[in-house]
Amino acid sequence: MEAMTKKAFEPQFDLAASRRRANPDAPLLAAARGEKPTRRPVWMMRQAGRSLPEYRQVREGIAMLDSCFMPELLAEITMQPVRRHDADAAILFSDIVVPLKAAGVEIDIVPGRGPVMAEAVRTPEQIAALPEVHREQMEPIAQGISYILEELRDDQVLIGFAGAPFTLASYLVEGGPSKNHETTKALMYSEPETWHELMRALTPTIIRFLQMQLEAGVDAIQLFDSWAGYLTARDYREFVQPYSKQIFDTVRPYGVPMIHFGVGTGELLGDLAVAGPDVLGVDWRVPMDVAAERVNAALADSRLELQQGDQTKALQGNLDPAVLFAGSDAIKRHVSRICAEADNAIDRGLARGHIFNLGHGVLPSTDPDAITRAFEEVHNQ
Ligand code: 1CP
Repeated sequence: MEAMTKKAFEPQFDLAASRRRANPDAPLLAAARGEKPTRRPVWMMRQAGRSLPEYRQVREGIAMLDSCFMPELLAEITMQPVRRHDADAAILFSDIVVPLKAAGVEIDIVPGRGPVMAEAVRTPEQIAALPEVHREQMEPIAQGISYILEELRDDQVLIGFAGAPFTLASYLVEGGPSKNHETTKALMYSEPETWHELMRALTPTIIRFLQMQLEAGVDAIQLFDSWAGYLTARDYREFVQPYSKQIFDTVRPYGVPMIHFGVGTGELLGDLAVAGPDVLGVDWRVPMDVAAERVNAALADSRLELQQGDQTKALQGNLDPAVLFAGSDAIKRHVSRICAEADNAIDRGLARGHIFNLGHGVLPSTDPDAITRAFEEVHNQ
């Protein structure tokens, strides 16, 4: 059984390449590679979802996690913001807990709250009992991806994603969303071996979720370590970074851009970069040129990265989602400022390219017209 499972999950790089569309002129891919894009690429985290009336309409009466396993529906929701805002990228409509749900873990997404576990996972016995996901359990998602790829223009890319081990573990250990992540940190500090066991248990499932998406043809991936900013750099390096690095190292041979993002990670930007992504997401608290300086300083210090011969990253970000509530003039001003800061970093050789995004996700009560204006403003830069 174990051998069969392993075989089923041998990476299929050729299959992934054959499924991927030829889109050499896609602005997002050019920016990630350090080439000059035909226009500045822009997409927004949480661009699909509650800000859109068309989303609320199609989701009516369907539970969040059910919708993530309905191929036509997940494709429709993924495409809605791309059509409405002329986005340069679609982000797969799914959730970081979907691979756990697919594997049979009892978990639900409670409206207005987020992912909630039937039972928190805290002991070595509970960790040992966590199932690894199998490819067949994710088949509806692969099917949905094929529908999205049929509809996207060649210059628009599909970004697949997964939650990083720390952020995913936080939901398991806390049993649901948490303000301070104290139970998670307590486990880390009081039972480090149990913590590392949990990381080792989650990493393969995260890799398989990404492999499924890559082998269904996604053009890029983003690893969300949304809550990593709650950690000190020292804790991040000891308890988290090796597992995120393992994920990037495993996915790198697929040859697609890999993006890494976390909220409030100003103090961790260098360490997130050293974990191995091609593109670093910057939250709204740190100016893009300052972020670039931090990333470069860390890469220069890292022997590992020197061996890879890849000194600069592209940057993604970083409009404060609250600016979308402040009217057209403010949107214009902040978009211009961020593009100038990113261009400054590129001109100084500290960044490879710029993908415009928010500094965290679209807030549910955002006016969709304000979002469209922000997309237009970026494309005017
Ligand atoms: O019923 C609903 O509409 C529920 C709201 C919702 C949506 C639309 C949740 C519950 N998840 C999603 C989709 C989702 N989740 C996407 C695809 C949509 C898009 O980006 O356009 C993505 C990329 C995610 C990833 C995700 N889920 C993250 C990482 C991104 C981030 O925001 O930092 C995290 C932390 C989650 C957990 C989660 N799922 C849902 C909520 C409300 C939360 C956060 C809960 C908390 O505060 O801890």
